[in-house]
Amino acid sequence: MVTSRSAVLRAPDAPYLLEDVELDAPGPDEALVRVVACGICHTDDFGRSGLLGEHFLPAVLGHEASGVVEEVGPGVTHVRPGDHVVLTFDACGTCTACVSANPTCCSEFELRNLTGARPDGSQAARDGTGAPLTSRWFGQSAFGQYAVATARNLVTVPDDVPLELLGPLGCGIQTGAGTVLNVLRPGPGCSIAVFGTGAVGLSAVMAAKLAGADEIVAVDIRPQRRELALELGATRVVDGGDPALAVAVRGDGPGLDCTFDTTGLAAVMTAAVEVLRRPGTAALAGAGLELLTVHPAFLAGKTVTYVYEGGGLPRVLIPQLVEWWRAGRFPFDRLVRTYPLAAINEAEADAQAGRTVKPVLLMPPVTPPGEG
Ligand code: CXF
Ligand code: ZN
Repeated sequence: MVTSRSAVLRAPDAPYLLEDVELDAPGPDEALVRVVACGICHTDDFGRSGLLGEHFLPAVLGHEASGVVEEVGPGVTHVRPGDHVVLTFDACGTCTACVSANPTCCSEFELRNLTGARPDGSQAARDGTGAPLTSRWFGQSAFGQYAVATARNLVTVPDDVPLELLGPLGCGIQTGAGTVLNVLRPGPGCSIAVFGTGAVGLSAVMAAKLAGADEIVAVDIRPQRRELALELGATRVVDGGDPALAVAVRGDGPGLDCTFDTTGLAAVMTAAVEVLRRPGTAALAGAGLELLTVHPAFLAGKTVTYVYEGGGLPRVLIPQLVEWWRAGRFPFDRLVRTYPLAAINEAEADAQAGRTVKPVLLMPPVTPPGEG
């Protein structure tokens, strides 16, 4: 058992509070990770929505962690104490999709990532009164000094890159870059439009540039984000508030080969399908409750797919993104602003207001054993 200073969310409209929580020793297929840093993803806001059920709170959220393996549970062989790791989403490892190297299509994806519990319903942490906390969000719950994570989630990264930066590679950045590199694959001669330039959309823009796409259109209502998209590789930008959005994105051309919606907004998703040339593919990855409602003929010659977490293999993509970052070809650090864990509420507000693209929380240092 270990005590962790962690941020606990107790009610939908409450601020996060720092508390000392008690974490279990890692069980079979789990690892205890000393969290160095954890990004805030918009999906963490779902914890406030009430959509996750009346028993979801109180919860430790956070699912973009980086850290150092402290201890491994029975049966864990691919990581060991001391390894530097990025924590990504959870997958069962045994369903048809998982054994086909397709874990983002895991048959237990929602059960393992969105319920906040282990698949058997158990939790990994308790608060100071002994009451259980939702503590397995995306198989990690990492807004704190320690997390009990599914060992399969851990992607080993080199020791000589700053761990403080790497957590968002486990979700938002992987979702943007992976959807482009694994699913849409816009090479030379291809055009792509990216709707929404948050961390997911801007990662998609950087990946489209890496993939060699000829035309990269970035769409956002915020002028500063459009400016940043141009700096990161967009060849053209469009104001997402344009009342004739599809016309503005399509311009004089024949339509786009592929599009990527990160907003989850009905009108924007519709535009992302409308601007495609035929054949063409629209990938959607926005979170939210809005519906995409189209007449079937509107889809003639078009493929529309919703992609979880970039649709690839984290153990392949994340180390590749680290190497591209090192080579100056994937400057995702430009999206990141760090905050101490104690400033989590300010970090959340900055992200919601669009002042920060990707907040990353730095965890308080732990007291070495014997010094507490
Ligand atoms: C989420 C996006 C919304 C649906 C569930 C998965 N991914 C990461 O935050
Ligand atoms: Zn996320």
